[in-house]
Amino acid sequence: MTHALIVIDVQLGFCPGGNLAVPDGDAVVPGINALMPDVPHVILTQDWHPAGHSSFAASHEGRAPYDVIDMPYGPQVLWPDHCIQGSADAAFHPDLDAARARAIVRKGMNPAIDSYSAFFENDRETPTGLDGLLRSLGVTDLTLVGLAHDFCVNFSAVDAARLGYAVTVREDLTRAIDLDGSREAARAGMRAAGVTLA
Ligand code: VGL
Ligand code: ZN
Repeated sequence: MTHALIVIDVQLGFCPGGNLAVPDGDAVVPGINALMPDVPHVILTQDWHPAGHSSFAASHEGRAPYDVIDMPYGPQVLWPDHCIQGSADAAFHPDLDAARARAIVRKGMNPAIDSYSAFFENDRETPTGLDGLLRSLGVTDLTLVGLAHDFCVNFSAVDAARLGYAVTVREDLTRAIDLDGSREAARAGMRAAGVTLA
């Protein structure tokens, strides 16, 4: 068994003061840093959108943030502009021990498709490359932490379980956006996929 810690989107944009702030999002940073020395491989993900990304409400006339629209790959929540490539909003939280990471996986770069999961874009089939990286490192067990619990952590955990990893989400080291009960829905979906919620 070889273990990796996947740190999802601990970026300023998802912390208080950011463009898509998750309540209390920055509270996860010290606990995540404390976990890093215990695992052989630390991977960070970074939401990394081009300006004008199709997941931004501002890219759709007459739409407001948190509206849901139909995209060719399914329903898509529209977000405020966030985590634009190279902006301060897209930077990792300055206290996150990013120097420990073996790799940084960027996602949401295709202007036409959002990407919540660390493994696949929201079409659920275009890979980010993370599965190949983990397999070549012999990784079998994953611990997932970070932001946001009900979107990127949730989609990453379900995909990881589907890919055959043993997956634990440390819920104390995540925080949720919680749109219309999305936190409880995410918990049920993760449990059904065989993810351990700890
Ligand atoms: C996320 C919404 C849009 C996340 C990213 O990291 O959970 N949520 N982009
Ligand atoms: Zn995003």
